[in-house]
Amino acid sequence: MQKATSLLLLGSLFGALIYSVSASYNRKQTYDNQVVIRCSSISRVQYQTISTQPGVDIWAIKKDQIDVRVSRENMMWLRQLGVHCTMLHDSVEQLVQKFEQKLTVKQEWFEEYHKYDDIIKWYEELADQYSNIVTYYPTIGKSYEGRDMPAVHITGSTAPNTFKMYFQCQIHAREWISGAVCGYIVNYLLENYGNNEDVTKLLDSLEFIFIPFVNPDGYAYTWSNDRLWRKNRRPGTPCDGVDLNRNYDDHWSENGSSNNPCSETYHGTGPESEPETQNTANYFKNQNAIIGAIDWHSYGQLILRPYGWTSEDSPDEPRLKAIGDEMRDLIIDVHDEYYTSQKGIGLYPTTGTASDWFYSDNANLNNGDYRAAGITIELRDNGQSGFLLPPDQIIPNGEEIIPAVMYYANNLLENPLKMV
Ligand code: 0X9
Ligand code: ZN
Repeated sequence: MQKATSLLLLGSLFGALIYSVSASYNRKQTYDNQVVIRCSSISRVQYQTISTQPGVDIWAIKKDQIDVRVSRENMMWLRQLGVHCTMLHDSVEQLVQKFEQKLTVKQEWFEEYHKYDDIIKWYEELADQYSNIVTYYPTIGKSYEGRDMPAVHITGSTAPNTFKMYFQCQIHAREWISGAVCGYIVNYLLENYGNNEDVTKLLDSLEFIFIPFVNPDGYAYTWSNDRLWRKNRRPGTPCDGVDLNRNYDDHWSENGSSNNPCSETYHGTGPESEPETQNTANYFKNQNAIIGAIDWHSYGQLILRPYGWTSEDSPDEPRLKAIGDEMRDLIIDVHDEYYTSQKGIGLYPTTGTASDWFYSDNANLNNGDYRAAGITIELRDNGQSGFLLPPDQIIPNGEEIIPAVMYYANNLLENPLKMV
C-alpha cells in the first residue's frame, strides 16, 4: 500500500516534470512527407543548383556527398538532375518526434537542452558564483526581435593587454548542440580554475569571450514553432529569415550563398544587414587582441580552417593545418569519434561566413598586428540524428572537445598569428 502511494507520488511528479518541458517546447511546424536523403558524387555545378534551390535544405556535406531534407516530390527533382541518392531518414516527422520523446527534465544541467530564458539565467548565476574570474555583459546589442545577446568574459588575468579567445555559438538556430557545448566549455573553465593546473595557467594569461547566442530569435523559434529552423527571424517576402553565416562582410554574396529569401543560405540585402551580424562583428572589432576565434556549429564532425571562399591557401595554411590536425587527434583519443580537419572550401564554397571574416584583414584592422585564427567546428554527429542530436550526447561531445580547445588556445597563445 505504502509502495503504491509512493509510486503514485513519483508518477505524478514525473508527469509534472514532463509537463513543464512540453509546456516550454511547443512545435507548430510538422514535417509530414519530408525525408532526409544522402546523395553522392555531387559535382560543383550540381551543388550550386541544389544549395540555392528553395525547398531543398542541405543538412550536411562531406567530400562529394550531401545530406538533404526534401519533400518526396523534390526527390524526383533531384533524380531529374541526375543525382544519385539513398534514404537516410524516411520520415523527418518521426525523427523529430523521437527526439522530442527525449526532452524530459533531468537532474543535471548538461543532460538536457534548455530554452533561451533558462540559459540566460544559468549564465547570470554562473557569473555571480564565479565573479572573481567572470565579467558578464548582459547584451552586446539586441537581435531583430529585441532579444539580448550576452557576452561572457572569463580570465584570471588583470593585465591590460591580455590576449583573447573569441567563441560564438548558436548562429544556426537548429544546431542545439552548439550552444550546449559552449555552455559545457564555460562551465569546465570555471569549475577547473584554481583546481586544474592547465586551466589555471591558461586563464591567468588568456581571456575567453563567449557569445552564447548569435541567433537568439532563431533559437527561440526552434522551441516555439519549427525545430528545424536555421536562419534569423527577419520577416521577408515571400520567405522569412537571413542565414547569418552568409551575412558577414567577407566576399558577401559571392559563391555558396543565395539571393533568394526562401533559400536556407539567403545572404540578406547587404553585408551585415542583420543586427545579429552587426552586433557580433562590432564587438569583435572592439577587442584587442583576439588571437583565436571559433564559430561553433553542427553537424558533421569537422574542423574547418580558412578559406571557405577560395581554394587558395591562406598565408597561415601550414600552421592552421597542423593545429586542426592535432585537434582532430586529441578528439579521437577521448571517445573514439573522428573529426575531419580540412579547409572550409574542401567541403563546399561559402561566402560571408563568420569564420572567414574572423580571419580577414577587415576584422583584424585594430587587432594590434595580430590575426585571429578563425575556424569553424561542426560538432556531433555524422547524420544518424543530425540536428536532432539526443541530449545524452551533450556531455560526451563536451568531453571530447575540451582537450582540443585547450590545445588550440595554448598553441596560439604561445605563438599568435600576425598580420603579414
Ligand atoms: O554552411 C555553413 O554555414 C556551415 N555548415 S552548417 O551545416 N552548420 O550550416 C559551414 C560554414 C563553414 N564552411 C565552409 N567555410 N565551407
Ligand atoms: Zn551551422
